[in-house]
This record gives sequence, C-alpha cells and structure tokens, in this order.
Amino acid sequence: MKRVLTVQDISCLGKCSLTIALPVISALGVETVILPTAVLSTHTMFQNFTCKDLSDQIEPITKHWLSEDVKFDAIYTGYLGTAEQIDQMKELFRQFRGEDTIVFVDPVMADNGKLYPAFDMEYVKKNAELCAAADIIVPNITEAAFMTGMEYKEEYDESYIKEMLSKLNEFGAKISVLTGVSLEPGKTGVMGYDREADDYFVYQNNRIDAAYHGTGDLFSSSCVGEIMKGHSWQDAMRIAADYTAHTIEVTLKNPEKPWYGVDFEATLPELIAAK
Ligand code: PXL
Repeated sequence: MKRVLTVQDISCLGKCSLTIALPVISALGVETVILPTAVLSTHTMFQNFTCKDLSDQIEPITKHWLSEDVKFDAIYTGYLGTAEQIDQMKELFRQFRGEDTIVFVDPVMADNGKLYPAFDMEYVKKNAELCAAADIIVPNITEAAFMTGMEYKEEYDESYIKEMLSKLNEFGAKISVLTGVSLEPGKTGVMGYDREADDYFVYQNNRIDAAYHGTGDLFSSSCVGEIMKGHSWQDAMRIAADYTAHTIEVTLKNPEKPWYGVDFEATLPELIAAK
C-alpha cells in the first residue's frame, strides 16, 4: 500500500486541511500519515477561533520516524501556520525524500486577490521557497500572483495564465498547476505545465457560482490520492476537478448545508469509483 505524509493544521470544526486530507486520501486506499502543524477550534473564517501552534512537535515527531526508518511515497503540504514551519518543511523534505517520493505543495495562503488573515509578504516569500523544493505545486491564481509578483486579475486570457505558469516554472518544480482558471465564460478548472515534457494541460468544467471553504483542500487531497493510485498527474487533476465541482453542486442542493464547508462525505463513494 502506498503511504502519504500530509502536513497541515487540524481545524477541529470546519471541513478543511487535515479533516479533509485524512478521510479523502484514506478512502482512496492509501495509508495517510498526518503531521498536524496547529490545532484550531475552527478554520480562520470563523470569528474568535482558538489556535495552538505545534511547531515544537515537528522535530521530535520526525526524529522518531527517522529512527523507525519510515518512508513515504508522497509528502503533501497544505495550510501551514508560520514562516518558521515552512523552513521546517524544507528540512523534512530533505530528511524523507526518497528517489521516488513525490513532493506535492499546495501553498495555501490566499484567495480572491487577498491573503488569509494570518499571513504577510514574508510568508509569501517563504511559500515561494517551498514551491521551489517541490515536484508538483498547485497554487490558485491569487497565491501565484503574490509569489510571482504579477498583477492579480479577475479577467484575463490564456496568455496571462501561460505567463504565470512560466514564472512559477522558474521556481523549479517539475509540474506547476494553476487552479481556479477560467478560460471560457461559465467554465473553471486548471491549467498546468510539465517542465520535462514541455507540455501544457488544460481541463475546464462548468463553473458553479458558489465559493466554498475547503474546496482547494478537497482538490489537492483527491489529486494526491489519485496520483498514488497510479494515475498520471493530468488524469488526477481531471478526476479531482470533476469531483470538487460535483461536490459543490451536491452541497448547494442540501437545504441543511453548513456555510463553512462542502459535503464531501456524501460524494466520497463517487471519488472512489472515478476513473
Ligand atoms: O482551507 C484552507 C485553510 C486551512 N486551514 C485553515 C484555514 C484555511 C483557510 O482559511 O483557515 C486554518
């Protein structure tokens, strides 16, 4: 069985980060090892959330794993709390990256043109360094605009996305993917660039007019799981994009839906069956 390490926070209530990554990747038949970076009462879109930073646990936990000679087929990082934790991740990659380990970085820090409340430009710079140490990166357009210094645009054409991908590619990851890319009215999806193959990949599905929290984590987690199942990165992105879009649709139809996250629990069987 493939084994993934995922490093992100636990938002106890909120359906994001580890409370999505653990069930989704496990459901795909992949052992999921977790390293929580912080425990929050809820994600940061709630008011008055509590937060306990766990940076001081990273070294003892990883040291123990090293003594147990633990290996990972993939390492997937998502929301991290501090610039210091990003440095800890770079060290963790060095310690646990085997010849075939895939390092997947989702530089979660911003959306809709704005940084999340906890972050500043120092954190952006650190995230760009983390992307440089990855094999696959999946920023959204806002995160990529911050990291590349390009202007954030809501209206754009393919040349803007290609320029952004080219600047991301300069960081050094093998595969750079932009999420939330809309190349036709009414559509949204991903566009990626594979440096070794010098090849672009575009996948668009119908745009649903709703912004839900945790959908980026759902996309990344299903993508990592599908890659571990043996899919190419392009097929994994397609399956993950379809699954995320369909989950938003299903959530919208639920009269009792929570405002803070999507009903991925209802659609997991579809992901497991997806080809
Ligand atoms: O879904 C991204 C995410 C993860 N974890 C925490 C968050 C957010 C987005 O705001 O607040 C704690």
